[in-house]
Amino acid sequence: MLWDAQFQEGKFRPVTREEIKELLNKAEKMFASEAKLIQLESDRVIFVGDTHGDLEATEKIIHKYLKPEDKLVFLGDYVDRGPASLENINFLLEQKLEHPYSLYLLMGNHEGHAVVSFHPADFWEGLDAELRQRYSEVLVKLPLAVSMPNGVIALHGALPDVSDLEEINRIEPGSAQWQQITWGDWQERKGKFLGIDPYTGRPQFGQGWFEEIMSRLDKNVLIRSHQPDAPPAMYDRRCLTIFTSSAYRHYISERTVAVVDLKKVVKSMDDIEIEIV
Ligand SMILES: [Mn+2]
Repeated sequence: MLWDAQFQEGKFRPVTREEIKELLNKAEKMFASEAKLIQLESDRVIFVGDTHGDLEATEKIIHKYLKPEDKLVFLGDYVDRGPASLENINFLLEQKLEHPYSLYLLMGNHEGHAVVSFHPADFWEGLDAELRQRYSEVLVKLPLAVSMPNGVIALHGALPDVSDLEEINRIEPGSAQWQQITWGDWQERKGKFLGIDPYTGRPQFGQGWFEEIMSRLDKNVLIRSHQPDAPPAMYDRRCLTIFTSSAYRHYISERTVAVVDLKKVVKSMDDIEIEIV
């Protein structure tokens, strides 16, 4: 495998503009054929938090966890903040094309910059108009959530106001449900919708929202990322927040992934292994 040689050397081949455009064309076709809700039934699924331009973290994780017998799921936010956004997203797209049924890339709010813009956005603001448009068109097609039959659902931010899992497949970019998934924060408070944070513009949700939607979807545990100041465990240890980028070093000192064994029912995060990468 070509990538192995690149990994050993610890560097990337430089990519030309034409190569990037070709990569984006292929990735766009692939994501157009994927459902917005990915249903996984593999024995072992590894979930990765925001990587935010932390190519070193992504390389380590791919090297350690991308195996034919497992599934590897990244929870979004591949670009901005860290030192190597372009390399990080291109590497992930290449790996996705090479391992379409082992690797899944969910959408974070940073992939939806063209839908709901934000600042700072060093990756997006550093692209010229043509590439910004192409990355936007491709990344807005990413899937939104992963569901597993042992009680786990995973997505970037907060749970969407849907009546059943299947409805996630019909969520449109920019809709209220899309914003709940990609932008939503959880607060350790009672209540359902707690308003929009005036400083960040992010919708805030409480334990009532969590319990109501999890009950509708018949799920026990949510695995998500997105909110670096959130406690790792909320709501009776049923809402697990993980981070996998050194771009969050002000909040956390370790990059973590969550390993779920599908052979056992997951009732709380005590049934999930947390590993440091
Ligand atoms: Mn995010």
